[in-house]
Amino acid sequence: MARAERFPVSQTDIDAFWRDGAVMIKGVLSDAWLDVLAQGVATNMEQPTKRTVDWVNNKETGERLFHDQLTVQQNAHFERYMTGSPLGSIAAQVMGSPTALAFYVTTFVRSPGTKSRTPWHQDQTYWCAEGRQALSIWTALDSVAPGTELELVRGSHLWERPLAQPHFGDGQLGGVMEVDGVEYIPIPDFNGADAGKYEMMRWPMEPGDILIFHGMTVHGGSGALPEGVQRRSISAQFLGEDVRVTDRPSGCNPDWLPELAENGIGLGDYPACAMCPTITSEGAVL
Ligand SMILES: O=C(O)CCC(=O)C(=O)O
Repeated sequence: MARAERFPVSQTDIDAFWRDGAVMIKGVLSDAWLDVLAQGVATNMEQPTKRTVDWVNNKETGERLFHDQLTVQQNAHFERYMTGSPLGSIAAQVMGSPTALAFYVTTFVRSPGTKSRTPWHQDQTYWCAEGRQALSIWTALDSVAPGTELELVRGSHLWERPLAQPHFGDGQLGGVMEVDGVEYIPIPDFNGADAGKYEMMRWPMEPGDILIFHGMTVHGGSGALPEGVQRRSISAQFLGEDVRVTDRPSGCNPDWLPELAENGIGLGDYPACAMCPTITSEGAVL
């Protein structure tokens, strides 16, 4: 049986995740895993998928923000990362699920000096997966200096209503989508008038550190970079055993429903299939 590396997560970190909606753990990924990730990002940029978008591509300033979303099978380096690194076992331990499904991988590559921040959002309001055992593990191949961190709103994974959804389209980043039939919380002015009302979590990070956040944790703000500094960040999405496939009133992003259907998975199903390999909390790959 194939095995993933196992990394024991402390109960303190698990408690912080469920209390705050996010936790950062230092020094999880070895240099060898960082090499695998770097190759994954380079290959992804050479061979983007049909889902790739440039959120920003300004020919005058040279500012580019490349984005893609890939199933585990779409990039051999990411497949190794998702099924061989300690992430799967970490995700299962943190979620409190016997197993974690490696759902998909997201890349964000900001060219040096890019100023475009990620809009405030909750990932899971876009996902075709509902359930409480759902998280992302974010990491960066470049140092994350103070002032450029990904920011997360403490406790927002427990909010009773979802946050309004910004656009994440080709050349269209931010604003608010018009969606009928959902009672959204309007997006607060987190960096301005509403700053004092919310407690932010942010961590400077070095390559090898990981940031784990719940699928419903509000986050954004990252990536206004100083001149000459690039940012390659990779977000790994994992699901636990309480998750079921769903559709969304806003439409799903990424919309994996067609790929899941090809794997025999429909609405209401638990999405364990070849597209979403399973890793146990002990690191066995099923
Ligand atoms: O790296 C970023 O700027 C955005 C990360 C993000 O939004 C995510 O991983 O869901």
